[in-house]
Amino acid sequence: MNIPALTFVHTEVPRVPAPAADEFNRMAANGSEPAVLTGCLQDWPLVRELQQAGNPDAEIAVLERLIGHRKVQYTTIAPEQHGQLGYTDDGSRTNFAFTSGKRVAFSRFGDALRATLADRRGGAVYMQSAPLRGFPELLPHVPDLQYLATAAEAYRQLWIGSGGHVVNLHFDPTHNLIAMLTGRKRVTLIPPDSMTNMYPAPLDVRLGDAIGSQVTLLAPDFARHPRAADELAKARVAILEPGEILYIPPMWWHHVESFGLNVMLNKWVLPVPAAHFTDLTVDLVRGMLLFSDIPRSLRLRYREAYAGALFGTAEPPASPPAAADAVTGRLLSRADRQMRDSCRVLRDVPPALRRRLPPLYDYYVFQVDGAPSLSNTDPAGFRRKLRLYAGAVSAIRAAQSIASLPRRRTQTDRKTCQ
Ligand SMILES: O=C(O)CCC(=O)C(=O)O
Repeated sequence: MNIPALTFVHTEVPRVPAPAADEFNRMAANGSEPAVLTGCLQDWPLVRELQQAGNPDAEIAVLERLIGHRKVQYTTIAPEQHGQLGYTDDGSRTNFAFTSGKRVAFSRFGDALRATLADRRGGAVYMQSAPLRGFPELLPHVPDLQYLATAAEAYRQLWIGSGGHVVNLHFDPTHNLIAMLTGRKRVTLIPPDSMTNMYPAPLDVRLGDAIGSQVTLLAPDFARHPRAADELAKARVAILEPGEILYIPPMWWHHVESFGLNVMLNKWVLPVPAAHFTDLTVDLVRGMLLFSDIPRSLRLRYREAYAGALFGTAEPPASPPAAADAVTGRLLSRADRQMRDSCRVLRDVPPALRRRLPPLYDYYVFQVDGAPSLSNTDPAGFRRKLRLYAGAVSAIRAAQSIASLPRRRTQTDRKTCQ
């Protein structure tokens, strides 16, 4: 099947022979860029079995033989949707759904795959992000990757589609290793340099679990999203072939198109322990709630303070912002407290990840380009929901082991974080 040419300027994601696990782990920890790793899956029994099958019908039969009895859910994408899983123009709605039907035996999904592949109208069926632990029979056929194998928080998922689906731009907080077992996917990646220029969709309308972009990569509307043009010019593209792995570092935007029957296994790995990740999430949500009450000029002073004290991207300001009146004074003392909390939570974040956080804080916490958009007409209700969310996540965090979050203090911490 021919893959249509892209109309935008891009560079290719480099292909490198699969490095040894410790070399890869070092690269990932140091903030490595995306790469296609070649020559690492040829020993996987499932890759060989699919290759030997030789055609889509026989490949589906291989899967049915192994997991035909397991229950799965999948989504059906109608032909008039042209495979697109993304947002409406104003970002207020998404047509993305992990599943659109009941749980059925995998063999029924196999029938749906065959029927869709035979149907020339161009619809698609897609089983997305199904946890691998739900398919114990597959485990001996897909050995765990040694990459990032020591991470406590790793999640392996199976993705099987008829081809023709397009998942619009979104980002995940995790390292992502995408192993292509059969079929091809084109993945377009945009660096996480700027949130604002990518027009994140309303916070309460996610693409699955992820924050998506309102920019439609394959048909961008630069009149509506002018700042996206500069970001899209940084695009890197990989056409993943069977037997290859694409490494996507945390927070890189990605857009996925599939061509023909595709079977993919991915591994998401949190860049920090889960308890610490919870703290980071709460910090972001609390910061967003608090700083949205603070006048923009003062918010921007705190942005400088965070840049100096937390992100290491500027000198700390000589003095904290001063309050002109009692109301502002109360707000600022809450802001000081929030900054101390952020300091505590951020200081153990590995430097490679910490470097990627300023755009996130700029957009959600300091709101340099205005409040993050919400789809609903009830911002107060949404704030209530966020408060509840932060409270619930904090409660979960309290139940997690404090020991899993080391609280070492370094000389720099003492200077910058009181
Ligand atoms: O392959 C796909 O359809 C989407 C995969 C994806 O977005 C991911 O692995 O984060």
